[in-house]
Amino acid sequence: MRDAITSLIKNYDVTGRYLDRDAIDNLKSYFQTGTVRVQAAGIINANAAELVKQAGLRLFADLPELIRPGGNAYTTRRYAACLRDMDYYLRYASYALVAGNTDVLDERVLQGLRETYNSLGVPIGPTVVGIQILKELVREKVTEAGIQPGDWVDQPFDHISRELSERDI
Ligand SMILES: CCC1=C(C)/C(=C/C2=NC(=C\c3[nH]c(/C=C4\NC(=O)[C@H](C)[C@H]4CC)c(C)c3CCC(=O)O)/C(CCC(=O)O)=C2C)NC1=O
Repeated sequence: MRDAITSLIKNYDVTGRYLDRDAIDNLKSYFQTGTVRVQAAGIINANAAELVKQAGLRLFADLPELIRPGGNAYTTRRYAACLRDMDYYLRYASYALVAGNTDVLDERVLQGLRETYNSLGVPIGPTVVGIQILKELVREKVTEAGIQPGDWVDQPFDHISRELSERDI
């Protein structure tokens, strides 16, 4: 599992290079957004249960067929599994925010996930909708806390969404 710094150093070490201008710019942006990324993780932690609940309500309001007979989140067991998955996405997104890197998502969340979803008939498109709703809710919370949300908030959620859906096409 790597963060922004270890992954950058690894890339330069592999080719025996000193840290050039690109590397320095990269590091600068990592440190410049450092405080807000940590604050965002704190906001997620303080509101996790509420965020997951609200995201679920919004998802099932937008796509009610998911919780009707024949839908993948139909029955209390599968409904709960769906919310639990959303909770995983939110928690790991908060780790990735602090790390400033999506490596933790590739390693702990995405590996084999698409195959598991496909074998259980968990629909990828609606899952991505749920992840995007989580992202919007986090942006709202961050804004409420007086922090200007930037790309850095979106990155982990968009990474999971992209990785899940791209390979499905
Ligand atoms: C930390 C990394 C990690 C992830 C991401 C993870 C996901 C994950 N979700 C699963 C199931 C599931 N996932 C969902 C999710 C959904 N169904 C829908 O219709 C919605 C679109 C969506 C919620 C947004 C459902 C309903 C199941 C249960 C499917 C079944 O057993 O039939 C399963 C199968 C095993 C189980 O039920 O626990 C895994 C492994 N597990 C992990 O350890």
